[in-house]
Amino acid sequence: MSTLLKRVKKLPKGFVWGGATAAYQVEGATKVDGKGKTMWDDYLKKQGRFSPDPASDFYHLYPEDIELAKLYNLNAIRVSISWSRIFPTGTGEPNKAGVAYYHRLFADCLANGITPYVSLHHFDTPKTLFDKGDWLNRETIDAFVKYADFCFKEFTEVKHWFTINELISLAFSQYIQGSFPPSHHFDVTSAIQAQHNELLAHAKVVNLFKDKGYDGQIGLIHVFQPVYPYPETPANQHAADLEDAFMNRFLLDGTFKGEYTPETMKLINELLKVNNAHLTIEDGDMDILKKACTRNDYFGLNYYQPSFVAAYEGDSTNSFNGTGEKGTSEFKFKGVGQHVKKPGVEQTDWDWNIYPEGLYDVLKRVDKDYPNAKKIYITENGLGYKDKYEGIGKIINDDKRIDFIDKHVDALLKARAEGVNVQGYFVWSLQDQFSWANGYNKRYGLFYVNFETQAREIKKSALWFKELGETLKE
Ligand code: BGP
Repeated sequence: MSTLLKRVKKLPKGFVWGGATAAYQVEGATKVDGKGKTMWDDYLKKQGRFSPDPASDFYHLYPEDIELAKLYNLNAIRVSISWSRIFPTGTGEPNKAGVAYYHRLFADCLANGITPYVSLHHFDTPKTLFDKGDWLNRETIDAFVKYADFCFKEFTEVKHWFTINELISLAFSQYIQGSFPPSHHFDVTSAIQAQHNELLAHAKVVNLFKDKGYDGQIGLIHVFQPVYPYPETPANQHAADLEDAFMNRFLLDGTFKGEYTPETMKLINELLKVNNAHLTIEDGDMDILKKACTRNDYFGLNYYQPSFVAAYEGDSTNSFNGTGEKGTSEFKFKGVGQHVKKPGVEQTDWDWNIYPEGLYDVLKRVDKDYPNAKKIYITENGLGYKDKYEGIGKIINDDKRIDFIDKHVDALLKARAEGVNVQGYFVWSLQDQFSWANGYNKRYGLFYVNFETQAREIKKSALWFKELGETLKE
């Protein structure tokens, strides 16, 4: 039998083998059936680079994508509910057409043996709440709790929930890097406050889910971007520790320890001080986090890349590579560190480091430092690539992507063999989709989407995925 698998391996029995999506990136149909605007609609229009319509038109074509998932041996899918499809202005009366759409989608998944893992917030706050300050305004937290409660009551067919996707990416892209609306640069106070407030929203929802005894399991999703000093000097190690505290430890501590440990806060306070920033924690906040920290059923861990950093004392500055012109990104954070290239580590056209060892390292770290994470799903991992269309019905050769996924799955299996409780892997992404700050030429899918015609084509990575998925049937 011919094989695409580079190294012989088997998936563990019962392993979750899925593809990931997010509502705003796949659904399109942003103006139909009573859907309200998100924080993105007007922003993208004004920016004029690309439109979120029709994206992958998943709103209409989900049966086709679910069918492909089934045919290619996937057993799970990550989807998110678009808050503004259910509550067009964030609160108030539910929009029946939006509710009906998600019932149809979940029914189709289940009928095809594809388990839906559902996030409630994936970078798409309703515009009305965004305009009032997004997560920086506690009204958003209250509205989110009500929306979550509605979904738990309504969508009883869903048994696997995630509250919020990648809290740091949202805060970082909105307030540090400026690549998401409202495009602030190095607004450190807003970034740290948004992290805390999102964590609070997550904890409130987990507590509600457990207190009300809803049927199913719940957790959240963090991207874990490990930070390594380069070259290895004490000053660069300190820079790495500072960035790690801001990007990872603050949120992991808050989620799984229910406190920001003194060691983490020492680093965070140093970073805040040098940037004249502050964090406000209100009375009772930490009690809420504490109560929730043992109640997550699992941890959704997204892994793409590490950063390599060197110490940096100058003013903050950054340039975001949202075009795929290699070598155009820059990141220097005052009093924290600057991103450097580590010789020998390959980078993508968007300057992302390719480093599978990083996945092994973060899995081991969660296992050691955060036992309350209990069980881990890799909820996103994948390669952004300029895939070459070959014509209708022709398989697209994406050997690079196969190599990427293969090595990351190996890293995961190695950590698992050493006792880390990893129970699943979702490739980002199921099909090609719209990328927030990069548009349509940064493709991640197992299935190619011709955005002109919406036709799907098969990539070689889908065949690889199928072959490894076959081992689940043995
Ligand atoms: C994660 C997000 C996804 C997705 C992915 C790839 O941070 O959860 O929504 O976009 O990254 O990122 P990008 O599209 O910027 O390449």
